[in-house]
Amino acid sequence: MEGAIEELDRRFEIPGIAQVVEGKGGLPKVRITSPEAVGEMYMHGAHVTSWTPAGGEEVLFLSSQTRWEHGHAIRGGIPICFPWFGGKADDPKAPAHGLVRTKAWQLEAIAQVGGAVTVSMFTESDESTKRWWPAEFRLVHRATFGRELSLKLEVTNTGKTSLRFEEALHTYHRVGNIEKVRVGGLDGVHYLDKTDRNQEKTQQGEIVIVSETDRVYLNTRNAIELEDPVLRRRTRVMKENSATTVVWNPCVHKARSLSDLGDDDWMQMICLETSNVSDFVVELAPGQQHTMKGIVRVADS
Ligand code: TA6
Repeated sequence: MEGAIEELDRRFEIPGIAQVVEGKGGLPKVRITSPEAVGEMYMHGAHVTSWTPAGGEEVLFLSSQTRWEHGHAIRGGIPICFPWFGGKADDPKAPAHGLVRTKAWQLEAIAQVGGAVTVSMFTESDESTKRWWPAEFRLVHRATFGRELSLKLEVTNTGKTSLRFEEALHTYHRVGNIEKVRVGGLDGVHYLDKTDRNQEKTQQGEIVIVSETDRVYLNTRNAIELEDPVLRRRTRVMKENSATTVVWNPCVHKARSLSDLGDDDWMQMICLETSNVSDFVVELAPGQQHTMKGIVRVADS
């Protein structure tokens, strides 16, 4: 792998700003040290694992027990769920959250944009994906590391038949103490409660985590705000072309059932997921492209 990483670095490096280096488990990653931010993105799943805006603290949570191995999803950062979310409706043997978070993506470009850096990685349908899903597709993940973190997931239907898919940027936010945070912006929005037989309910006010929380907020294009009094920051998540927002915290018992999550890690994380899932699957005609965008911005509170 070493030679291949050096070759990638030779082709894509921006001296002093972005390098391709060997990451954990020997997996290649792009390391960004720009005037506006530092960050990391693994080619394994085109997975952003770190973003720290200049003058700030790390925004993303990364599990201390993550398995850095081919075939395993990284626990933390921003996994990409595609072309289904959760279990595959018609095939319980299929991998959870789809096919691309455990795939080796390819590096398309690294570009400096003012004080920020955009890293673009892509993956396409192949034998490994067609084993589970016959469609032809090309996926590009463009992550811009700057004062804000901007993520674009571009799906192109490269086949001859219509595509139907779910997608999510399954972002793990690092928090000071989960029991103290508040999530605003979803008041009055209907959601499916996955901890209660997918019952449909209505959000009343802000979200407070007091027990296992696993909800799909439906038909919402709202920006949301994560208020964290312990880390004294407010994180705003904005989005485009996304009709659902997933909110997840496993709490103590579910956390213990996840071998790649430290027993108390649940206290330092919350997932806020820009997505199109459940009844809001995306339909794409042959040759068409769809781009979902998520933007994360942090302010002191
Ligand atoms: O996004 C919430 C969720 O779908 C939960 O149901 C939970 O399973 C979580 O994702 C993590 O899934 P994973 O397959 O990464 O263990």
